[in-house]
Amino acid sequence: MPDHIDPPHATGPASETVKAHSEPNSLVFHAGWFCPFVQRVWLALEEKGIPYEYKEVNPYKKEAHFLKINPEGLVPALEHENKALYESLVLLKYLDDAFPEKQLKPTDPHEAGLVRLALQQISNVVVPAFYRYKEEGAAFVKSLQDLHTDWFRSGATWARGDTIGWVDLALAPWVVRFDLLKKHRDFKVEDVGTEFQAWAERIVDRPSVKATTSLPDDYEKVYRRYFEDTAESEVAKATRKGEWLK
Ligand SMILES: N[C@@H](CCC(=O)N[C@@H](CS)C(=O)NCC(=O)O)C(=O)O
Repeated sequence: MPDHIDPPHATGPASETVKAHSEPNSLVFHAGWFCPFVQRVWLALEEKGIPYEYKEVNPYKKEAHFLKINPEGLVPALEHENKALYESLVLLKYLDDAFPEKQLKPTDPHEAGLVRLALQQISNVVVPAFYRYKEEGAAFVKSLQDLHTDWFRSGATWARGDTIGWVDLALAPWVVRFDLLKKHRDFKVEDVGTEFQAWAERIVDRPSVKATTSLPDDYEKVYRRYFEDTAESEVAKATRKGEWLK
């Protein structure tokens, strides 16, 4: 496992957002700028306009103070009024519960259930397929097509309607990283379908997504060992199992 991230901090627009959230706050966001699971929570914080303090953590170092916050040693994690919580989807729910203004989750119970089903599909099918792109590129494209068919409302601006919600935010970080698959593999978002492509273009243009995205070259630096790999290094094997650059 790598114990350093290069660059160690967010760059580009995301670095401005980090700077704007450097003051101490009762809500501390323990984050890694490169991490898509972190970006999910970052998006919710920005969309909801919640004040927070951003703290960069290198989760691969497993430092003792961070293990007290998340015993798994993974980012993202939140500390709110000295109580800690982790896991990106748990944190999305927590933020809506603790800061009920501008809910990202639906109020209708049936719709809320459907959103949870869509999130399960993202976690169990789409995200694992992203990390296995090299072995089964077609499976990733199909996972997005299925997600779109099963859970995106036809003709709507956002996945579930006219307001942005959890389904959009849970998937957006991987859309930000599509360019890596495009450049280093043969991924084309248009293969998923024109409606999905239009949504993907809208989501990367969303101010919260822009504000939490670093410079493309820097994602490339972090993911380089994965994309350059042709040999069966331990890092490459771990990465393909999704253990490294999750
Ligand atoms: N299921 C977790 C995944 C978080 C995760 O895997 N984070 C990665 C960085 S992107 C991490 O902290 N990795 C450190 C490690 O694997 O030791 C979530 O949804 O929050």
